[in-house]
Amino acid sequence: MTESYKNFIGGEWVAARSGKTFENRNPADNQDLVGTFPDSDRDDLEAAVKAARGAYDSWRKTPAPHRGEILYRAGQILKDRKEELAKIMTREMGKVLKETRGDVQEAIDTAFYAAGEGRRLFGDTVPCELPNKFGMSVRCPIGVCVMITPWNFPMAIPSWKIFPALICGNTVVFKPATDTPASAAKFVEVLQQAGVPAGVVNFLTGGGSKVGMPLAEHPQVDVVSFTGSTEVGRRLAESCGRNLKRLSLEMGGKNAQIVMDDADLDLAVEGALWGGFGTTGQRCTATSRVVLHEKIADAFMKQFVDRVNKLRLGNGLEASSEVGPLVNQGQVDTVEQYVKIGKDEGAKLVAGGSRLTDAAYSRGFFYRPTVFDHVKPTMRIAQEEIFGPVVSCLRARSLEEAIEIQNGTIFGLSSSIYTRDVNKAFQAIRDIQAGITYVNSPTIGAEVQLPFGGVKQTGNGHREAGQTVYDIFSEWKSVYVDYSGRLQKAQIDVS
Ligand code: UN1
Repeated sequence: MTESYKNFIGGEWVAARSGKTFENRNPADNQDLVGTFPDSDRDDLEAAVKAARGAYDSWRKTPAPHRGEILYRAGQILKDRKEELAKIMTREMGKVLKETRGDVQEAIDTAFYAAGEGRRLFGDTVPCELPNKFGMSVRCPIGVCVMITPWNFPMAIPSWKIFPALICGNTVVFKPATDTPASAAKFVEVLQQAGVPAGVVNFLTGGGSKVGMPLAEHPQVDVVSFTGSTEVGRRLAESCGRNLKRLSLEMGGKNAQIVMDDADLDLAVEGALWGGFGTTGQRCTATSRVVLHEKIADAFMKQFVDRVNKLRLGNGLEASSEVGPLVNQGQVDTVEQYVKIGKDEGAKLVAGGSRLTDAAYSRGFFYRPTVFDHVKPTMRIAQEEIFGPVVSCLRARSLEEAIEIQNGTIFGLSSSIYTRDVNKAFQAIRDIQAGITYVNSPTIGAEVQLPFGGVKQTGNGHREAGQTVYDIFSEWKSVYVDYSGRLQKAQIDVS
């Protein structure tokens, strides 16, 4: 039987007011209907914002350590239900089970980190220049936060936003991608089980233009946090800019792995395989370029292509599958277009380059892991985010040239260098323009206790995860307490 999912508004699971629904199917098997979901519109989002607004005052006054206990419970429940949650995630978005387990794990890690923050949320205490006066800074919640999240990390990314927002005392309206509403609904169910009070987290499913954008524009919404495409991010930035609304953006990447001539080649090949084809290349941190020192380029390519051709594609629920399908037809179309563009631009296709259509794959969006060699830095396949299993390989004569190639796009999320020379590693750490640099590991795999985000057009200056995420979801207040009993004038009463 098909599960019919609901929105979660004001502590109740409810259908869209209009009664409309949409379907979500397994990208590995179009006969498998994961569920039906509310196709929400204006009435539903108004109700969600109203519920979040209504719950705000009491939630902001709930002591942060108590909020932390609820998040701790959420982390425990996620842990207990990890396998079940990973399976539903694989079924609805395709990545293989070991990766969806990792996705749930990232949410668990974030829950425990944020729960601990309930007893920290450190501010400063500082000496004051006048006698009998005390100075400190405290974090304050901001209000209602709208979270608009993508399908490639259906629990990890919502957790990066929702847990920090909650621990700071904000309330939430959560709108997940239409490709992954089931994982999102399960995540919200966990929050409910953990004891998040009614109205503190509200959840609704539906399209970006009917729900996402109007939510971001809603006058009762104070913060918008978005992970997704540059195109949508730009529109949100325009709208939030006009309304002077706080917005955190996490958008595209064109991450490169540099391989120097002194690198451990086996390790570098492993790294590029995992970074390039993990999550079927559908990560904003994916290794979509490999920049090879010319001295080792041919040797690397030989090993790399050999390994790429051996990758086992299949339904992510089967233990033998290493690479799952793309998430939907739109992604297949994009990948097909870019493969054509690459060929037309004169890059050399050395692996993949087509869809898998034989019987075992015909019901899913399977595309062969694809590699282009002799890609030039100016080619579109070296510049534009593809978000699929396509790796563009370029060649460089020196570290400086490799870094120049690495930096030569509008994006700056993740980066990596393989070298055994500590001097080269540190030069790369200094000169690469990216929010994340890995040494001797691939461009994917960020841990939740360090800032996550990118420079240039990848973001707008904010960082999720680590300690920096708390700056997105709180405002600083500076507090001066004068216990002298008289009027003291800063900067004036100086002797
Ligand atoms: C993303 O690609 O959108 O660092 C997020 C990583 C993961 C998160 C990726 N922990 O690859």
